[in-house]
Amino acid sequence: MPLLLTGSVANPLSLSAADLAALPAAAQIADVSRLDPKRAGRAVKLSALLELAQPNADAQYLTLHADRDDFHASLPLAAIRDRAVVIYELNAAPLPEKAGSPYRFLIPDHAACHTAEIDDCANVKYVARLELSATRGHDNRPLEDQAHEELHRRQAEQS
Ligand SMILES: Nc1nc2c(c(=O)[nH]1)N[C@H]1C(S)=C(S)[C@@H](COP(=O)(O)O)O[C@H]1N2
Ligand SMILES: [Mo]
Repeated sequence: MPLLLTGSVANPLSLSAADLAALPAAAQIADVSRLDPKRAGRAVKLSALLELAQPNADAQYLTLHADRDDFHASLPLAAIRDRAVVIYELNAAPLPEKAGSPYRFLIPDHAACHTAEIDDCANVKYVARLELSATRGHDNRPLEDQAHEELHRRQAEQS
């Protein structure tokens, strides 16, 4: 399944895992566990994708869309553009579902879960599309503690 980068960009992208693997070494993170010991696999830097897509000057937010479970997070681009990565491969194979296939977003050095805008909850699994926009996009991360706890319970059941 291709990774799409759409919205306020000059060159919308549609890149397969093989296309991502073929990006230059400077775009790659060969071992994500070095960025976050809880995560594994190969990733590409968000900055490299943005360089290819050429965001418009008005692009201020990046929205991560996981249609599989209807989970969406919209993040200020400036806070993540130089550190976020997209994990696309684990053990030389496509990401397994448990690892968040087709693609998993990761912001290294994120805040603890549910403590800030850029927290563990923003590390969206099952991402198939990244969308740039001038204003905040769709975001349905739970705001209430109780709804967030329920989400964690559901995730624990799935894994
Ligand atoms: N698609 C999707 N991504 C998601 C979630 C979700 O429910 N769906 N939960 C988020 C939350 S609340 C957290 S804390 C982290 C947990 O990641 P983990 O299960 O790998 O520890 O994933 C985030 N990414
Ligand atoms: Mo979370």
